[in-house]
Amino acid sequence: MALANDQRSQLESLYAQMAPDHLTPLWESLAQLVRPQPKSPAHVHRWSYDSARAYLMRAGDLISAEQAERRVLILENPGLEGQSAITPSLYAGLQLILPGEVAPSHRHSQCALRFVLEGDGAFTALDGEKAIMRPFDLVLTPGGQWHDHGNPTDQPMIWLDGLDIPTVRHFDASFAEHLDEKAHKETVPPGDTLARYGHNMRPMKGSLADRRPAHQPLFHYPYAQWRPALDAMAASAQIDPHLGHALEFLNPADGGSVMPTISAHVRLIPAGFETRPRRSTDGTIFVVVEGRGAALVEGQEIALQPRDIFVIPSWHELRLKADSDLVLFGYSDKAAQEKLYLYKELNA
Ligand code: GTQ
Repeated sequence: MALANDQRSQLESLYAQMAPDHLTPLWESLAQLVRPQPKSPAHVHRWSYDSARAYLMRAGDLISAEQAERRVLILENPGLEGQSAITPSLYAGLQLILPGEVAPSHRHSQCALRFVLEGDGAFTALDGEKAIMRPFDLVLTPGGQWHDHGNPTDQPMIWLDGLDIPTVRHFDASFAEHLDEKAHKETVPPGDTLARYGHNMRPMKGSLADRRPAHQPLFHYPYAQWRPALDAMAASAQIDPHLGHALEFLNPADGGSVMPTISAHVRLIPAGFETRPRRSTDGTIFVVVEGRGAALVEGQEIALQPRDIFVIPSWHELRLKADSDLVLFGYSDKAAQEKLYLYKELNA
């Protein structure tokens, strides 16, 4: 703003006088507050699974899952230090459950997803129903539903936690409580919900068998289902130049996103393919499920290998290059942005 010296000094004196009364001048910050396009404080970043895992295993020697309540290393975006956030709206963490351990039952306003990275056979129990977790399964623990985790196997179990913690914090709407017992009593056998709601069918509405919350019945999306679906699509469909072959996980109740604040998808980029530049307002967290390649972000190249986790903040131009068939899992706040009519994307 071009101001005469005299005007500037009188304004500065006004600001100084009103500051104790908690008043500030909009015209000094308007351009930063109402931007012509997003300028994320978050950085592009990749966490190598092997090095994060080594720290997590050391934590495993020092504190039990029960002591910690959740033994998790937060993946904190270097541009959002101290905020326990991987994007301004979302959280990511790596959770470890060692053989025989239990992470006690609690429930909270926050929605969570779990994406299994290592181990086979631990469980997340939702309202007392176990989802047996296998590599690269997606398991949801939606807001308000009791959940505990346990590992009856003889191997460590590690998964990525994706939560809307920063979103709920933004709205000042967090409630949480603990169950009196460590684990919720088993209510139905494992797989019951998947059988009832996971095959493009559902129990007749209002019938005795229709026991899950109406807005959020399904909570387990096994790798054994999504991976063959992605392969079949790649074999038969024309590839999308900007996304590769991509499938979004759906909530069968309404055909929308898996949870109200979080969308999740998987994609396959065939060996040798490079996607066209694309940007979107939903900063996205990706996990490399298989394959090797690179993410090219605004001129920066990030090498990708299995189990690496990387984040692409809002409105950063992304291209993906596959050296071998590259399979990615991704989650973002697109679900919330669409409800607020904020979501935008731009394909080049
Ligand atoms: O497993 O319930 O990474 O409540 C952070 C908060 C995991 C969980 C996290 C949580 C959980």
